[in-house]
Amino acid sequence: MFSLMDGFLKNDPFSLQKDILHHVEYTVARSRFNFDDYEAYQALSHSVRDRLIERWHDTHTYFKRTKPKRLYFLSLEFLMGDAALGNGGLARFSACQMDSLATLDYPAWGYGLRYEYGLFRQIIVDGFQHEQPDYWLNFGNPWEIERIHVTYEVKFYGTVEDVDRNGEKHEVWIPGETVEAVAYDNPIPGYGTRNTINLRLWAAKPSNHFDLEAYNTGDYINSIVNRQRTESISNVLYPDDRSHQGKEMRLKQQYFFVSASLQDIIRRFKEAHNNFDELPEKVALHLNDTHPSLSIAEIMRILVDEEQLDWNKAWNIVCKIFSFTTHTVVAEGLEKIPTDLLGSLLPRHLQILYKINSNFMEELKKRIGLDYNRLSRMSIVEEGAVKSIRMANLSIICSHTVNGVSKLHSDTLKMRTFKDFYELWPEKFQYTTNGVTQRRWIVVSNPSLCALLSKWLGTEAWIRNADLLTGLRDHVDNTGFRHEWKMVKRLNKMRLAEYIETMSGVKVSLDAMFDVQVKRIHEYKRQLLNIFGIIHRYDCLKNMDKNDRTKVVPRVCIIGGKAAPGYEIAKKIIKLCHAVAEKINNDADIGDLLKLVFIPDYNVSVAEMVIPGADLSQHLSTAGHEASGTGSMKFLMNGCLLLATADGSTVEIIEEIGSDNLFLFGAKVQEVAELREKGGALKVPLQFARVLRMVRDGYFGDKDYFKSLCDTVEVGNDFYLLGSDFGSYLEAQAAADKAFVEPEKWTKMSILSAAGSGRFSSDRTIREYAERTWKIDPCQCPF
Ligand code: 26M
Repeated sequence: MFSLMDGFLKNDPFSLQKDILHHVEYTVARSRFNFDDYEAYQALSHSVRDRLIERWHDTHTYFKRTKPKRLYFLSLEFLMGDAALGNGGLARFSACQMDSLATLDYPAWGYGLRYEYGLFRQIIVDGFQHEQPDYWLNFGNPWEIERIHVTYEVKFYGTVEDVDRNGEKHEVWIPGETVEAVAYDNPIPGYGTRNTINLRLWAAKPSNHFDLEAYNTGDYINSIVNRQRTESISNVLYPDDRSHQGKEMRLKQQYFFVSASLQDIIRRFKEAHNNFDELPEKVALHLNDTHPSLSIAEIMRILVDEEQLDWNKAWNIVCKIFSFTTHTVVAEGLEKIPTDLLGSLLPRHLQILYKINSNFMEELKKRIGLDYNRLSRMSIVEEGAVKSIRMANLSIICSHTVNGVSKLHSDTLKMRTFKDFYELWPEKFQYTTNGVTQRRWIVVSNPSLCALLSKWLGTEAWIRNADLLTGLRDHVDNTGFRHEWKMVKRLNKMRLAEYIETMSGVKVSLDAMFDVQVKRIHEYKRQLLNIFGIIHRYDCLKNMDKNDRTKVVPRVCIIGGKAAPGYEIAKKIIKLCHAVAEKINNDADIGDLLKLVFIPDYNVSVAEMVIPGADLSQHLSTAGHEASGTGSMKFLMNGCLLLATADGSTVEIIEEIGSDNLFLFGAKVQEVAELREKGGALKVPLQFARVLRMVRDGYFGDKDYFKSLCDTVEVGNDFYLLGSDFGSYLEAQAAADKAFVEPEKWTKMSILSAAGSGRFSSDRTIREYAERTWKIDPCQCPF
């Protein structure tokens, strides 16, 4: 092929053009004189992919040669964009972290699962959410490299038997089913560096060793049918981002992922070492939530059963390599696996977990004495109606570091969720506030802002160093700059308005305030508070003097997000949103003063369109419930003002931009606890009762259907405190209206929001993790 002779594929337009034509002819197999747009895209992506592969190889050759300590980032979910292999915050955060790891030249690998069905597509029929399968591999995926020779056997079921090893009794697992894991590599290029790291995703394939018995007994057809069952392991992503239901297939996925990844990691380590003493100096394993925490039992099994290390020696090594980040707040959200299920699928692992636990309990008794309540709270094994394994306790016990995702979250972990563990090991507990990558959330999604930033900062260096965004503060009083800033926002609002019109047929005014709440639908995120606020606004408009209406700030309220398929109340919130929208948008009397649109199928691509076009964004979680929140950071970077509670990372955002530059409302964490104790005696404003009555009385139709939804916020039952926060919410909304009618003031707030967003770059997050938790150094490939 053309330029291979001189080392690298070239990046000039002419070489690229030549390559594209080459791929049209030999990869897509079309004539270079006759191909369509999709085929052109395929040829282009193959040309880019060729260049990525070169960089990927150079990077990994260099890592292999210099042998730095490597980070292995283990996550069941990555929300990359086109590939929706994840649910929400946790998954998109993983993707941002991969981008930062590559850009900052860290020797890191990501491991995940190659689900054939990503997160479901949401379609709305008559206001109701329906789920459709996302079979994303239909047209092939040009960005992955199938490694048919990188395969591992993963085993399930079977029994544990005693074997004699040099006169000593040892337990060994005799598995009953074998599945093959095949690697698919996804190159992750860094920005402004040739370093290109790897995201290795595993797919399940039937093993050729499979069901030999059946072949011999002549049950050929059935054995083929059984083979297909094994392929289903990596078929589908579970669409729930909170509840853990103890499903066997989910457990199989987790172990399949863990086993394949660890075999790969250990094989790579053994290529350069002949014992395991150096493992902690060369390998950092990161548990992205508890989902991959079976790794702990699996690595003990490998070291003790297969590599024949002494238990204590193995345990000492293992305790030095794991770090753990938890993405949930409440104890009920923590993952548990019924021992029945675990014992049948992975009998040897259950034994190992029991042994880890009994050792830990012995240690603990020495430290804290016979405080049985505390011992049972801290045990890995939960004795209850359903005996189960507490994956968070396991992860904490075995990790050298336990990370929260914001300062507030970490305080909650220390004071509540994991208090017992904090008192035992205060030094393990850290926090590393989340971040998002400005490469995707400004450079890719908001090119006009990107150009403006580079122009006024006089450099593009902010793309690799987001701290430089503070330089915008120097220009905030420059009217020319503010004018350009407003123009950029208007352009992005135009783009969003067109999208809204094609999606929902609603025409919106560009002079209105674009007010956005996009995220997964959850009771704790309080989309219902937003909808009640909109109903209140509508009610006020209807009862207003015609003259007064001229003073009202027009609003376009935009809501988007998916509800987990089995989450009834969340689905009712979506329906209510549509019912209210129907009423308001068809009320000619209201016109442009108020519109409500639900954007269907909220995903990364939709976010890239919606976030740059937002004037105001809402983050309404009851204080103490959102571990961090990362959506707010993307809006902040795009100069969108926040209306938010003092929850998760918002507390730190306030430190950075100042409380004058956002609209804060609602009970603080300490107050939430007090208010909940009051229960039925809570003060709820009349406006709230009135709005609730309107919904109950069928003002928006479907009276019976909305009853159970209304019940969740009735006095005495209002766990998320919508009623008691409503007054302060309306005040914050009024303050936003007031600021919006002063465009210069609003624009200054917008600039100062973006200027303070540098700390919320995932580059800062990754640097903190690398230095404090993983102890890894940058390793830049010099060629
Ligand atoms: C578990 C078992 C079975 C099926 C699904 C799950 C599961 C998947 C994702 C459970 C939780 C999942 O994600 C939780 C999550 O997204 N948490 C969010 O993490 C963000 C990144 O740290 C934070 O910013 C959010 O506040 C937090 O809600």
